[in-house]
Amino acid sequence: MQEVLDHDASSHVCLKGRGRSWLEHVTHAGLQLSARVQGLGVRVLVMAMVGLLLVSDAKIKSPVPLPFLHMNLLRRHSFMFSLLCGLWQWLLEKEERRMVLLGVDNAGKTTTLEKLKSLFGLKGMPPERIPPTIGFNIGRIQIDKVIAVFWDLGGHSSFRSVWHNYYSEVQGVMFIVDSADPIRIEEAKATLVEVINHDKLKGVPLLCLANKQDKPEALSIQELSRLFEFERLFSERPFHVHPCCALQGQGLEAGVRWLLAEADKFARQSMQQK
Ligand SMILES: Nc1nc2c(ncn2[C@@H]2O[C@H](COP(=O)(O)OP(=O)(O)OP(=O)(O)O)[C@@H](O)[C@H]2O)c(=O)[nH]1
Ligand SMILES: [Mg+2]
Repeated sequence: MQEVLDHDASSHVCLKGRGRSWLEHVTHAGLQLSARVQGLGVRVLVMAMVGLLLVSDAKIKSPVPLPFLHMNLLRRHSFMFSLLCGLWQWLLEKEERRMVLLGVDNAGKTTTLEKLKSLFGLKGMPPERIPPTIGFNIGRIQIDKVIAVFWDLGGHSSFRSVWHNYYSEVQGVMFIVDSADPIRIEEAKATLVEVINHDKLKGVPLLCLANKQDKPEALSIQELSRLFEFERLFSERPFHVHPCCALQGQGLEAGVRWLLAEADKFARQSMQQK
């Protein structure tokens, strides 16, 4: 911002004398507020106030009548113009919530992500073309007015050691369990316990998806909850366990909407604490 202000020092909105202090104040206050304010209504209000102040300043200083003021502003006061453009962009900006998809390999994380894309109007990859994930995949999905960003991390044991690199960036965890694989349930539980005990995920909401419910041998939510001891593990954070079938999509939307709502609360709380 200082760069913009300096650059414009020769123009009408010069940074000397009376104009400098209030314009700088307005701009800084606007930008500081932009970092904190999230609601669209408040954004409109902030933008209207800044716009009013700018126009009233131009009115005082400009010799031209009001109808020509707008053109005059654009031509002569590039600083004001870029400020208004920035404010307009900020007004239209969509909020972003970031989530990680975790779980052991073959649990169905990438299938979940691709199905979520198609449930929310994007083109998802067909399940038969999905390979085991080496590294990670990213999905950006607009859900209502929010951009949900999903990081689908490869679940093979050799990739799990890098999961923690993503933790400080996320506002939600989606942990996928293959409910039809009793042999790997203990491994899945140990992986989940390690995830939630990580310092950087303190208080972060967690959705556990009990996947592959289409398989006859799949464990029910009750059986899974008993084996995982969910009640004991998750007393300190928003937690929800939800049955789903990622192949066909049942249960995904309800689960992800719960997580998104909790991620939103978490993000706002974190912002207030800063
Ligand atoms: N029957 C059934 N199969 C599923 C379901 N979800 C995923 N699968 C299958 O499970 C296998 C593994 O799915 P992926 O989505 O690749 O699993 P992943 O968790 O991403 O695995 P990694 O990338 O290795 O970590 C694939 O053959 C999927 O078709 C489901 O709901 N029902
Ligand atoms: Mg995968």
